[in-house]
Amino acid sequence: MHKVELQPKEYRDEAKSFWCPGCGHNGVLTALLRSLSELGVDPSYLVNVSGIGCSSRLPYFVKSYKMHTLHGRAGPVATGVQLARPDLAVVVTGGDGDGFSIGGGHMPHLARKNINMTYILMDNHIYGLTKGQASPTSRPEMKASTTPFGGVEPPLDPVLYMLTYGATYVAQAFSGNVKLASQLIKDGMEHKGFAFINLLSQCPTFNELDTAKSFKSACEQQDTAHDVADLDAAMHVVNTAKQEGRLPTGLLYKVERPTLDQRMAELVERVGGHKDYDLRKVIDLARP
Ligand SMILES: Cc1ncc(C[n+]2csc(CCOP(=O)(O)OP(=O)(O)O)c2C)c(N)n1
Ligand code: SF4
Repeated sequence: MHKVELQPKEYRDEAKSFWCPGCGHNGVLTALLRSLSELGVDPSYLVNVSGIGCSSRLPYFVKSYKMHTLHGRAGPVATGVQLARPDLAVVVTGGDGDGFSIGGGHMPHLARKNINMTYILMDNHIYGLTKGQASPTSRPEMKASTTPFGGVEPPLDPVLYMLTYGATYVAQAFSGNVKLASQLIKDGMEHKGFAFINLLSQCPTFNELDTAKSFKSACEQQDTAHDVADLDAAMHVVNTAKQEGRLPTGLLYKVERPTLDQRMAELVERVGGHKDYDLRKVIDLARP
Protein backbone atom coordinates (compact mmCIF):
# COMPACT_ATOMS: atom_id res chain seq x y z
CA MET A 1 0.00 0.00 0.00
CA HIS A 2 1.30 3.48 -0.95
CA LYS A 3 1.74 5.56 2.21
CA VAL A 4 1.20 9.26 2.82
CA GLU A 5 0.94 11.43 5.93
CA LEU A 6 -2.49 13.06 6.15
CA GLN A 7 -4.74 14.13 9.01
CA PRO A 8 -8.23 12.54 9.18
CA LYS A 9 -9.80 15.84 8.03
CA GLU A 10 -7.56 15.83 4.96
CA TYR A 11 -9.30 12.62 3.83
CA ARG A 12 -12.67 14.46 3.90
CA ASP A 13 -13.78 15.29 0.36
CA GLU A 14 -15.61 18.58 -0.30
CA ALA A 15 -19.20 17.28 -0.71
CA LYS A 16 -21.52 18.66 1.97
CA SER A 17 -23.03 16.02 4.26
CA PHE A 18 -26.66 15.26 3.52
CA TRP A 19 -27.27 12.96 6.50
CA CYS A 20 -29.79 13.96 9.20
CA PRO A 21 -28.37 15.37 12.43
CA GLY A 22 -27.69 12.49 14.82
CA CYS A 23 -27.49 9.87 12.04
CA GLY A 24 -25.12 7.06 13.02
CA HIS A 25 -23.53 7.11 9.58
CA ASN A 26 -21.63 10.24 10.69
CA GLY A 27 -19.76 8.06 13.20
CA VAL A 28 -18.88 5.55 10.48
CA LEU A 29 -17.41 8.34 8.34
CA THR A 30 -15.41 9.74 11.26
CA ALA A 31 -14.08 6.26 12.04
CA LEU A 32 -13.14 5.59 8.41
CA LEU A 33 -11.31 8.92 8.04
CA ARG A 34 -9.38 8.18 11.22
CA SER A 35 -8.43 4.67 10.02
CA LEU A 36 -7.23 6.00 6.65
CA SER A 37 -5.08 8.60 8.41
CA GLU A 38 -3.59 6.06 10.84
CA LEU A 39 -2.79 3.69 7.99
CA GLY A 40 -1.48 6.54 5.81
CA VAL A 41 -3.46 5.30 2.81
CA ASP A 42 -2.65 7.26 -0.37
CA PRO A 43 -6.06 8.54 -1.63
CA SER A 44 -4.96 7.93 -5.21
CA TYR A 45 -4.63 4.22 -4.42
CA LEU A 46 -7.97 4.02 -2.62
CA VAL A 47 -11.32 3.09 -4.21
CA ASN A 48 -14.53 3.53 -2.20
CA VAL A 49 -17.47 1.71 -3.81
CA SER A 50 -21.10 1.90 -2.65
CA GLY A 51 -24.58 0.78 -3.66
CA ILE A 52 -27.74 2.84 -3.00
CA GLY A 53 -29.09 4.23 0.28
CA CYS A 54 -28.25 6.95 2.81
CA SER A 55 -25.21 4.87 3.79
CA SER A 56 -24.16 4.53 0.16
CA ARG A 57 -23.67 8.31 -0.06
CA LEU A 58 -20.52 7.90 2.04
CA PRO A 59 -17.96 7.82 -0.82
CA TYR A 60 -18.85 11.45 -1.72
CA PHE A 61 -17.30 12.44 1.60
CA VAL A 62 -14.03 10.51 1.24
CA LYS A 63 -11.02 11.70 -0.73
CA SER A 64 -10.49 8.67 -2.98
CA TYR A 65 -11.44 7.22 -6.34
CA LYS A 66 -15.06 6.29 -5.89
CA MET A 67 -18.10 4.63 -7.46
CA HIS A 68 -21.75 5.12 -6.43
CA THR A 69 -23.24 2.09 -8.17
CA LEU A 70 -26.65 0.36 -8.16
CA HIS A 71 -28.71 -0.93 -5.26
CA GLY A 72 -27.09 -4.14 -3.98
CA ARG A 73 -24.35 -4.21 -6.60
CA ALA A 74 -21.43 -2.56 -4.80
CA GLY A 75 -19.83 -5.94 -4.01
CA PRO A 76 -19.64 -7.26 -7.58
CA VAL A 77 -18.48 -3.88 -8.95
CA ALA A 78 -15.80 -3.72 -6.24
CA THR A 79 -14.77 -7.29 -7.14
CA GLY A 80 -14.09 -6.15 -10.71
CA VAL A 81 -12.04 -3.20 -9.46
CA GLN A 82 -10.04 -5.38 -7.08
CA LEU A 83 -9.25 -8.11 -9.62
CA ALA A 84 -8.29 -5.58 -12.31
CA ARG A 85 -6.04 -3.62 -9.92
CA PRO A 86 -4.97 -5.77 -6.94
CA ASP A 87 -2.57 -2.97 -5.90
CA LEU A 88 -5.46 -0.69 -4.86
CA ALA A 89 -7.16 -0.57 -1.46
CA VAL A 90 -10.86 -1.33 -2.03
CA VAL A 91 -13.48 -0.32 0.53
CA VAL A 92 -17.21 -0.98 0.15
CA THR A 93 -19.66 1.07 2.23
CA GLY A 94 -23.39 0.32 2.21
CA GLY A 95 -26.55 -0.36 4.18
CA ASP A 96 -28.26 -3.46 5.57
CA GLY A 97 -31.00 -3.33 2.91
CA ASP A 98 -28.42 -2.80 0.18
CA GLY A 99 -26.17 -5.63 1.37
CA PHE A 100 -28.52 -8.27 2.73
CA SER A 101 -31.79 -7.75 0.86
CA ILE A 102 -31.29 -6.94 -2.83
CA GLY A 103 -27.53 -7.57 -2.59
CA GLY A 104 -27.88 -10.76 -0.53
CA GLY A 105 -27.05 -13.02 -3.46
CA HIS A 106 -23.60 -11.51 -3.83
CA MET A 107 -22.49 -11.62 -0.21
CA PRO A 108 -21.66 -15.37 0.05
CA HIS A 109 -19.43 -15.17 -3.01
CA LEU A 110 -17.44 -12.13 -1.88
CA ALA A 111 -16.64 -14.05 1.29
CA ARG A 112 -16.15 -17.55 -0.16
CA LYS A 113 -13.86 -16.25 -2.94
CA ASN A 114 -11.97 -14.21 -0.33
CA ILE A 115 -11.89 -11.03 -2.42
CA ASN A 116 -9.30 -8.71 -0.90
CA MET A 117 -11.50 -5.81 0.20
CA THR A 118 -13.01 -4.22 3.29
CA TYR A 119 -16.81 -4.28 3.43
CA ILE A 120 -18.29 -1.82 5.95
CA LEU A 121 -21.99 -2.49 6.52
CA MET A 122 -23.87 0.44 8.08
CA ASP A 123 -26.58 -1.52 9.86
CA ASN A 124 -29.48 0.69 11.01
CA HIS A 125 -32.13 -2.06 10.87
CA ILE A 126 -34.26 -0.01 8.43
CA TYR A 127 -34.38 1.42 4.91
CA GLY A 128 -33.46 5.05 5.54
CA LEU A 129 -33.31 6.74 2.13
CA THR A 130 -36.72 5.37 1.07
CA LYS A 131 -38.23 6.68 4.32
CA GLY A 132 -38.43 3.82 6.74
CA GLN A 133 -39.43 0.38 5.46
CA ALA A 134 -38.46 -2.78 7.35
CA SER A 135 -35.10 -4.28 6.35
CA PRO A 136 -33.73 -7.84 6.75
CA THR A 137 -32.13 -6.83 10.07
CA SER A 138 -35.26 -5.12 11.50
CA ARG A 139 -36.47 -6.52 14.78
CA PRO A 140 -40.17 -7.61 14.70
CA GLU A 141 -40.92 -5.17 17.54
CA MET A 142 -40.10 -2.26 15.22
CA LYS A 143 -43.07 -0.55 13.59
CA ALA A 144 -42.05 0.58 10.11
CA SER A 145 -44.06 2.08 7.25
CA THR A 146 -44.38 -1.41 5.69
CA THR A 147 -45.03 -3.10 9.06
CA PRO A 148 -47.26 -0.66 11.01
CA PHE A 149 -48.29 -3.41 13.47
CA GLY A 150 -44.76 -4.79 13.84
CA GLY A 151 -42.93 -7.40 11.79
CA VAL A 152 -43.81 -11.04 11.19
CA GLU A 153 -40.32 -12.21 10.16
CA PRO A 154 -37.24 -12.88 12.27
CA PRO A 155 -34.23 -10.68 11.45
CA LEU A 156 -31.02 -12.11 10.03
CA ASP A 157 -27.68 -11.58 11.70
CA PRO A 158 -25.08 -10.25 9.21
CA VAL A 159 -22.21 -11.41 11.40
CA LEU A 160 -23.45 -15.03 11.61
CA TYR A 161 -24.04 -15.06 7.87
CA MET A 162 -20.52 -13.84 7.16
CA LEU A 163 -18.96 -16.42 9.46
CA THR A 164 -20.92 -19.11 7.60
CA TYR A 165 -20.07 -17.70 4.18
CA GLY A 166 -16.36 -18.03 4.90
CA ALA A 167 -15.26 -14.40 5.43
CA THR A 168 -11.69 -14.37 6.72
CA TYR A 169 -12.19 -11.28 8.94
CA VAL A 170 -15.44 -10.57 10.80
CA ALA A 171 -15.94 -7.77 13.33
CA GLN A 172 -18.73 -5.65 14.79
CA ALA A 173 -19.04 -2.35 16.67
CA PHE A 174 -21.43 0.50 17.44
CA SER A 175 -20.73 3.40 15.07
CA GLY A 176 -20.78 5.82 18.04
CA ASN A 177 -17.74 4.02 19.46
CA VAL A 178 -15.43 5.70 16.95
CA LYS A 179 -12.32 4.40 18.70
CA LEU A 180 -13.30 0.73 18.34
CA ALA A 181 -14.89 1.19 14.90
CA SER A 182 -11.76 2.87 13.50
CA GLN A 183 -9.50 0.22 15.06
CA LEU A 184 -11.56 -2.54 13.39
CA ILE A 185 -11.62 -0.76 10.01
CA LYS A 186 -7.86 -0.28 10.23
CA ASP A 187 -7.28 -3.98 11.04
CA GLY A 188 -9.75 -4.97 8.34
CA MET A 189 -7.91 -2.89 5.73
CA GLU A 190 -4.58 -4.37 6.77
CA HIS A 191 -6.03 -7.87 6.56
CA LYS A 192 -5.32 -9.62 3.26
CA GLY A 193 -8.71 -11.08 2.34
CA PHE A 194 -12.41 -10.34 2.65
CA ALA A 195 -12.90 -8.23 5.79
CA PHE A 196 -16.48 -7.65 6.93
CA ILE A 197 -17.22 -5.03 9.59
CA ASN A 198 -20.81 -4.62 10.79
CA LEU A 199 -21.29 -1.16 12.25
CA LEU A 200 -24.56 -0.66 14.14
CA SER A 201 -25.66 2.81 13.12
CA GLN A 202 -28.82 4.50 14.39
CA CYS A 203 -31.42 6.14 12.11
CA PRO A 204 -33.09 8.66 14.47
CA THR A 205 -35.41 9.88 11.68
CA PHE A 206 -37.18 6.57 10.95
CA ASN A 207 -36.15 3.92 13.49
CA GLU A 208 -37.47 4.83 16.94
CA LEU A 209 -36.69 1.39 18.39
CA ASP A 210 -32.99 1.03 17.68
CA THR A 211 -31.60 4.25 19.06
CA ALA A 212 -28.01 5.31 19.71
CA LYS A 213 -28.69 4.57 23.36
CA SER A 214 -30.06 1.07 22.75
CA PHE A 215 -27.27 0.13 20.32
CA LYS A 216 -24.71 1.48 22.77
CA SER A 217 -26.07 -0.51 25.70
CA ALA A 218 -26.46 -3.71 23.62
CA CYS A 219 -22.83 -3.35 22.53
CA GLU A 220 -21.48 -2.25 25.89
CA GLN A 221 -20.80 -5.59 27.48
CA GLN A 222 -17.63 -6.86 25.85
CA ASP A 223 -17.28 -10.59 25.37
CA THR A 224 -14.58 -12.57 27.06
CA ALA A 225 -11.57 -13.20 24.85
CA HIS A 226 -11.85 -16.19 22.54
CA ASP A 227 -9.51 -17.68 19.95
CA VAL A 228 -10.36 -15.53 16.90
CA ALA A 229 -9.02 -18.25 14.54
CA ASP A 230 -11.58 -20.72 15.93
CA LEU A 231 -14.81 -20.56 13.88
CA ASP A 232 -16.85 -22.59 16.39
CA ALA A 233 -15.72 -20.27 19.20
CA ALA A 234 -16.70 -17.20 17.17
CA MET A 235 -20.13 -18.70 16.38
CA HIS A 236 -20.59 -19.57 20.06
CA VAL A 237 -19.74 -16.00 21.16
CA VAL A 238 -22.24 -14.54 18.69
CA ASN A 239 -25.02 -17.01 19.53
CA THR A 240 -24.57 -16.62 23.29
CA ALA A 241 -24.67 -12.83 23.01
CA LYS A 242 -27.83 -13.04 20.89
CA GLN A 243 -29.58 -15.24 23.45
CA GLU A 244 -28.73 -12.63 26.09
CA GLY A 245 -29.97 -9.75 23.95
CA ARG A 246 -26.47 -8.37 23.47
CA LEU A 247 -24.51 -7.48 20.36
CA PRO A 248 -21.01 -8.97 20.42
CA THR A 249 -18.43 -6.36 19.48
CA GLY A 250 -14.77 -6.29 18.53
CA LEU A 251 -12.86 -8.73 16.37
CA LEU A 252 -14.85 -11.98 16.20
CA TYR A 253 -12.97 -14.02 13.61
CA LYS A 254 -9.74 -13.74 11.64
CA VAL A 255 -7.83 -16.31 9.56
CA GLU A 256 -5.40 -16.20 6.63
CA ARG A 257 -6.42 -17.84 3.36
CA PRO A 258 -5.24 -17.12 -0.22
CA THR A 259 -7.26 -14.36 -1.89
CA LEU A 260 -8.85 -14.73 -5.32
CA ASP A 261 -6.34 -12.38 -6.95
CA GLN A 262 -3.47 -14.41 -5.45
CA ARG A 263 -4.96 -17.67 -6.75
CA MET A 264 -5.44 -16.14 -10.19
CA ALA A 265 -1.85 -14.84 -10.26
CA GLU A 266 -0.63 -18.33 -9.29
CA LEU A 267 -2.69 -19.88 -12.06
CA VAL A 268 -1.32 -17.45 -14.65
CA GLU A 269 2.21 -18.27 -13.49
CA ARG A 270 1.58 -22.03 -13.54
CA VAL A 271 0.38 -22.00 -17.15
CA GLY A 272 2.99 -19.43 -18.24
CA GLY A 273 0.36 -16.83 -19.12
CA HIS A 274 1.39 -13.37 -20.35
CA LYS A 275 -0.24 -10.47 -22.16
CA ASP A 276 1.44 -11.27 -25.50
CA TYR A 277 0.12 -14.86 -25.51
CA ASP A 278 -0.60 -16.01 -29.07
CA LEU A 279 -4.40 -16.28 -29.12
CA ARG A 280 -4.26 -18.32 -32.32
CA LYS A 281 -3.25 -21.26 -30.11
CA VAL A 282 -6.63 -21.02 -28.34
CA ILE A 283 -8.46 -20.87 -31.66
CA ASP A 284 -6.46 -23.91 -32.87
CA LEU A 285 -7.68 -25.86 -29.84
CA ALA A 286 -11.27 -25.38 -31.03
CA ARG A 287 -10.59 -26.68 -34.55
CA PRO A 288 -12.23 -30.05 -35.33
C1 LIG B 1 -33.25 -1.77 -7.85
C2 LIG B 1 -33.70 -0.81 -6.81
N1 LIG B 1 -34.69 -1.15 -5.95
C3 LIG B 1 -35.10 -0.30 -4.99
C4 LIG B 1 -34.53 0.94 -4.88
C5 LIG B 1 -35.02 1.89 -3.84
N2 LIG B 1 -34.10 2.05 -2.72
C6 LIG B 1 -33.26 3.09 -2.65
S1 LIG B 1 -32.35 3.07 -1.24
C7 LIG B 1 -33.11 1.65 -0.71
C8 LIG B 1 -32.78 1.01 0.60
C9 LIG B 1 -31.87 1.76 1.48
O1 LIG B 1 -31.71 1.10 2.69
P1 LIG B 1 -30.31 0.63 3.24
O2 LIG B 1 -29.53 -0.07 2.19
O3 LIG B 1 -30.56 -0.15 4.49
O4 LIG B 1 -29.54 1.99 3.54
P2 LIG B 1 -29.89 3.25 4.47
O5 LIG B 1 -30.61 4.23 3.57
O6 LIG B 1 -30.77 2.77 5.58
O7 LIG B 1 -28.58 3.75 4.94
C10 LIG B 1 -34.05 1.21 -1.65
C11 LIG B 1 -34.90 0.01 -1.48
C12 LIG B 1 -33.49 1.28 -5.78
N3 LIG B 1 -32.87 2.45 -5.71
N4 LIG B 1 -33.10 0.39 -6.73
S1 SF4 C 1 -32.92 8.91 7.10
FE1 SF4 C 1 -31.90 7.80 8.72
S2 SF4 C 1 -30.17 6.75 7.72
FE2 SF4 C 1 -30.89 8.39 6.35
S3 SF4 C 1 -29.60 10.16 6.86
FE3 SF4 C 1 -31.47 10.34 8.05
S4 SF4 C 1 -30.98 9.38 10.01
FE4 SF4 C 1 -29.43 8.71 8.54
